[in-house]
Amino acid sequence: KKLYEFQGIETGTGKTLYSGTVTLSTYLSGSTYQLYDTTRGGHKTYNLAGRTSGTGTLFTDADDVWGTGTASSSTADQTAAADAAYGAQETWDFYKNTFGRNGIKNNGVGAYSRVHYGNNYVNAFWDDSCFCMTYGDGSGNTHPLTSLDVAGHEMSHGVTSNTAGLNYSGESGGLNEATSDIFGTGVEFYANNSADKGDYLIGEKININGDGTPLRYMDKPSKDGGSADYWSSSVGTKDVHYSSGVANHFFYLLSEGSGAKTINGVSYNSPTYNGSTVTGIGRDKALQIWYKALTTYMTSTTNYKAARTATLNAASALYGSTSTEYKTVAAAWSAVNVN
Ligand code: ASN
Ligand code: ZN
Ligand code: CA
Repeated sequence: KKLYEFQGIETGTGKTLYSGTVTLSTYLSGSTYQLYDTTRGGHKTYNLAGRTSGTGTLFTDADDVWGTGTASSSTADQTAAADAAYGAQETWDFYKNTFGRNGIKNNGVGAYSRVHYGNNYVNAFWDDSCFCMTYGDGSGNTHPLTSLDVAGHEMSHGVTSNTAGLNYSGESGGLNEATSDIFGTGVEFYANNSADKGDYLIGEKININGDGTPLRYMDKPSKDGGSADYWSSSVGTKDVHYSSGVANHFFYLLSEGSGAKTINGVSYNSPTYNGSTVTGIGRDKALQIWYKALTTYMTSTTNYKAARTATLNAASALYGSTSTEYKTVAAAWSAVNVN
C-alpha cells in the first residue's frame, strides 16, 4: 500500500480540433487525471455522450493527453472536451488579464462545460440556471461548436447576465448578442493561437453553413444575409443575432476604422452610413470602453441610443471627454446611424 494518494494540479496536453496542441490545467486524483482546472475557479468539463439533460460524466484520463486533434463522432471523444476546456481557460484568462475580472460572476468561481449534447446538434448555449456551458457536435456529429470565439461568446452571456443584464429581446437583445460577439472576438485575439488566429468573424472555424463561411462578420454584418449594418427604427424587430450587427459594426469601426484592411491574413472592408471615414483607436481600447459601458453604465433596457451614451460615458471616464477615444466613439456610432 502507498503511504498516501497523490493529488494535485498538473499540466496536461490538449489535442484540439480547432486550436492545435495546447496545454490544459488538469487535476490528478490518485492515478486518474481529471479535466478539472483548479487554477481557474474549479472549471470542470463533462461528457453528456449524446444526452440532453443532466451534468454528464467528468472527463478522466490515464495519461493526461486529451483528444486526438481529429474530428470523431464517438460519444467518448475527448477532442471536443479539449477544445471546450481550452476555450474556458482562455476566456477566464482574457477576463482576468484584460479587465481584472475574476470569472463570470467576478467572485472567483468557475462555471462548467458539457460537450456532446444531443445528436447532430448545431448550436452551443450558456445557461444561467446551471451556470454552465453546453456544446453540440454539429451536423454529422463531427464538427463540435467548440471554437474559441464561440466559447468566449457563450460564456460572455453569463457576464452580461451578471452585469448590465441586457434583456434578450428588441434593441437590448441585439446589444446582448453583440457583447458576446465582441468579447468572444476578444478571447480569440487574446489566445494568440497560431491555429485559430484572431479575426472579426464569428464561427469561422466550425463550418456551420457547410461551405466554410463564417456565421457573422463584424466589419460588414449584412454579409451574413440577415444582419443590420446600420440602425433603423425597425432594427429591434429583427432576431437578436441580426440586430446585433449595428453594435458589432460599431465595435469594428471603433477598433480598426472604415475602409479596407487586412489583419492576420483576413481582408475586411467596412462601410459607413454617412460616408465618413473613421480612424480606429485599436481593439484594446475599444474593449476597455465596451467593458466599462457594460459593467457601469448599461442596464437591462439599454437601447442603441442609450448604448451610445453609455460608451461615451465610459470613454470619458477612461480617457477624458476631449480625448481622441471619446471623439472616435461618437464618430463610430454616427457611422452606424446611431445619433
Ligand atoms: N448560440 C446561441 C447564442 O448564444 C444560442 C442561444 O442561446 N440562442 O445566442
Ligand atoms: Zn449568443
Ligand atoms: Ca472568429
